[in-house]
Amino acid sequence: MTSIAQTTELAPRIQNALAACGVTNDAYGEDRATRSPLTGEPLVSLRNTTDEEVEAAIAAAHSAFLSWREVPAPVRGNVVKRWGELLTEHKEDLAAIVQAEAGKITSEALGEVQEMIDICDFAVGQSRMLYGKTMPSERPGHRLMETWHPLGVVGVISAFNFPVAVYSWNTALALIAGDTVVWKPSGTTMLSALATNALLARAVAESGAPAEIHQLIVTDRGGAQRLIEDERVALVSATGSVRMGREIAPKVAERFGRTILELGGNNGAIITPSADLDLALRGIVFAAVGTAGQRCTSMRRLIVHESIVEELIGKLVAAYSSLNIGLPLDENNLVGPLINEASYDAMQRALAQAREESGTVLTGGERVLAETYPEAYYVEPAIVRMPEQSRVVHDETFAPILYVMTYTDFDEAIALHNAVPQGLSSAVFTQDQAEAERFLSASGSDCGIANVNIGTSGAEIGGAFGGEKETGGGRESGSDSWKAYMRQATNTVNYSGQLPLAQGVEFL
Ligand code: UN1
Repeated sequence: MTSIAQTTELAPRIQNALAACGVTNDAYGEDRATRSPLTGEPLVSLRNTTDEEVEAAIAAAHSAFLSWREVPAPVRGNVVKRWGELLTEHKEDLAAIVQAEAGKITSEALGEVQEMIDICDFAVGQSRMLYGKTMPSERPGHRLMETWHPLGVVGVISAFNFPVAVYSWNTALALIAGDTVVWKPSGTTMLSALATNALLARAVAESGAPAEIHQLIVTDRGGAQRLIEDERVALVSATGSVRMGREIAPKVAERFGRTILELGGNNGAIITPSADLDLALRGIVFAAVGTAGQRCTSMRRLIVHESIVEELIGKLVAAYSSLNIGLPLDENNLVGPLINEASYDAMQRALAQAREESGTVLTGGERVLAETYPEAYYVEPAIVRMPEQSRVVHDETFAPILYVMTYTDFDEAIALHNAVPQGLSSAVFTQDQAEAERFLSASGSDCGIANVNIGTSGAEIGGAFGGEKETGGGRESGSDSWKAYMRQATNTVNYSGQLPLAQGVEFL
């Protein structure tokens, strides 16, 4: 039987949404075909940015920086304020594009745009709070203080799974900090990028800021390479694989540029005997299955006390069997497709390796809807019971696989939790305060995000986002992440009329 691809006629709807966001016809061309992971159907084809245009974009961003840095920070905030308003106005349009390109269910696609609106609010407030400290000088008649200045051009390299939110974390802060931005989005989510960029262009124009403060380049690896190598790019903020980070970090460091790296996550949760299992169940399922396991923060490892493992597995398997998998446009479906065939293959390889290492697949792992959508990759989320010592649980596989292991003693659980090379997000489910505190303490979770009675994903923008070890060490979004987009100067002012030297040094 030959199956015929069912189309959802996404292309015309997405073209309308792109036009509503202000994407103009010059973006289109024959260089790059885009496809939706929902059905495999083609969307819109695009024109690539040429090498000369990439060079011009970096040069324009650099020269715009020289004037943008002089604009008072609260005035710079006006651009971001307007961007947030336009994102609010076009929330549905942009979410529809994100959904068509990244495969998210409607609620998560809308949530991604909400995350952009939230960081705009945050950054507008921050534009009036670029605080520096004043310290007491050890010398009479002296003032010692610090000031924070704009840094330069920020190169943002973003991933398909949060095609626009992570860019906006970087860009909202970079712009209020007085930096300019050149964006190289994932090749698979260029339409979301074009729409986001068009809304920002409108915000920039309406606020009277220079148009060149933000640039979008539609390229493959070559464009990213230019950002990494160009000395005018003061900071490279990159989200993606550990392999990518290993290429970027030494190259940027070689020229003493700065990086913010947000690389792999292999996020685990410890479930203790006192945990509220129904609450834990909901937290686990959202974190493990949401975005079809394709968040950096997706839950991939469960470390469960041996006394409750059978009960929890029973509940999890039942919950998984009630999940609807299919076209995310249908609001009854909670699990959309993997981004592409390569992701599906990686998932199958990981499951085969898990079986080889004495793992037992308790549920899921199979491809579904292949006849209906031969070019789209829908899978049943998998739960795999693994022995405590195994190789495969150390890898991040960007797919919905949840490995379940057990522990007897809480210290052993923490050791097992920290035994992987990545360090992004983590969680403990417990009603025991001492266990919660130990998990959050210096010898507890070694991740950048450590939660209690909440899953590993779905962080709010107000906190700093990022992680340790192979995750790369960068911090984006809230708290004092803004400092990474600025340079710090220490100023000593002498109004004493004398020239006393510090540390009591006598000279001349
Ligand atoms: C990512 O997967 O790169 O915490 C970002 C979360 C989202 C952001 C994820 N707020 O899951």
